[in-house]
Amino acid sequence: LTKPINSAELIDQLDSFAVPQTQEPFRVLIIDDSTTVLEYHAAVLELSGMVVRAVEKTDAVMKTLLEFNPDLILIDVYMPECSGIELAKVIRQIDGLLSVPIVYLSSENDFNTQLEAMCLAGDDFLVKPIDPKRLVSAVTMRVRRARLLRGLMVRDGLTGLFNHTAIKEQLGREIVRSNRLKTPLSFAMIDVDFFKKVNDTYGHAAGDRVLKSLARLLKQRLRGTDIVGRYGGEEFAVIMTDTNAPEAAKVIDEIRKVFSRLLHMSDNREFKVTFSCGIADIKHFPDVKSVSEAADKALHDAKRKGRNQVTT
Ligand code: GH3
Ligand code: MG
Ligand code: MG
Ligand code: MG
Repeated sequence: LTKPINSAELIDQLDSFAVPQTQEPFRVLIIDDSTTVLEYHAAVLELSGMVVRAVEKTDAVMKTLLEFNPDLILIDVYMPECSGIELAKVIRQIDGLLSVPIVYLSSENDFNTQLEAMCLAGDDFLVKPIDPKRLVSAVTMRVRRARLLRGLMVRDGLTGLFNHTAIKEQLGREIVRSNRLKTPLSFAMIDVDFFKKVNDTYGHAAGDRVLKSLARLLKQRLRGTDIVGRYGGEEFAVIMTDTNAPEAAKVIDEIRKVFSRLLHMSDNREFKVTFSCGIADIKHFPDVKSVSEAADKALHDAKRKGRNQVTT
């Protein structure tokens, strides 16, 4: 692969092979020590509509992984600083990357070496040089499946919101991003007031409907860039990007007012429910642990001060 990339030729080759992009573009991280190889594979995938991040130096991998959030990792086996297999083993250990497929793309032809590499870590072994269509289809199949499984893994069954694990992961990622871009970020924890009493008085099914209505309201009223999750039973969490604590409090307080006026129904009985909310700003609490602790503390303050309120 020494000749320069001829994108016209590549487009011709890929032309009859358009990948239907019905969803977010696939994000592929390529790790290879050869610039030419990297650029060629990146061009193939980019021309197929994917978003590609190429990494040549293995020491840059960890930082890129957390920030780029790939759907799939393509990894070379033979690299000077660290073998691709060793790197794949390390990547496999990282929280939140368990469901990200790792695919080797190597000149290694020996079947036993390939099998061994896959046993240690990795989901597939592609051999270079590779036909562009073969590369695109291998990546596409893997990513589709991984996204499907991941969609089931990260969602809460009752509300369809992100679950606890997913919210924690995303919080970590958003903190890294906001540090890099120097943008504000707030974390809000919401807890339904006297929810045990709602269940006891109106039944568990009515309680579930209250939770669903709150989930729906949060999704409708917050921006598309805000990340909403169900943190626990009757607790919700919101990651508010580009938003400092006073701004976040204002937004959630509006939602609090709307929610407190909703009429819920159970067996022809009408009732109202409120929530309390605690908010913390990463300006003062710059990591996942401290920002969630601070939000939790603010939430307890809101409860202590009488509930149905937002506290920072
Ligand atoms: P506080 O105002 O202090 O938050 O009081 P609370 O009653 O809301 O708090 P507590 O933590 O004592 O009770 C939470 C209740 O939420 C207890 C539990 O049975 C109920 N719960 C948790 N998950 C679900 C669920 O998925 N559906 C329903 N219907 N209830 C749930
Ligand atoms: Mg190499
Ligand atoms: Mg609670
Ligand atoms: Mg509660």
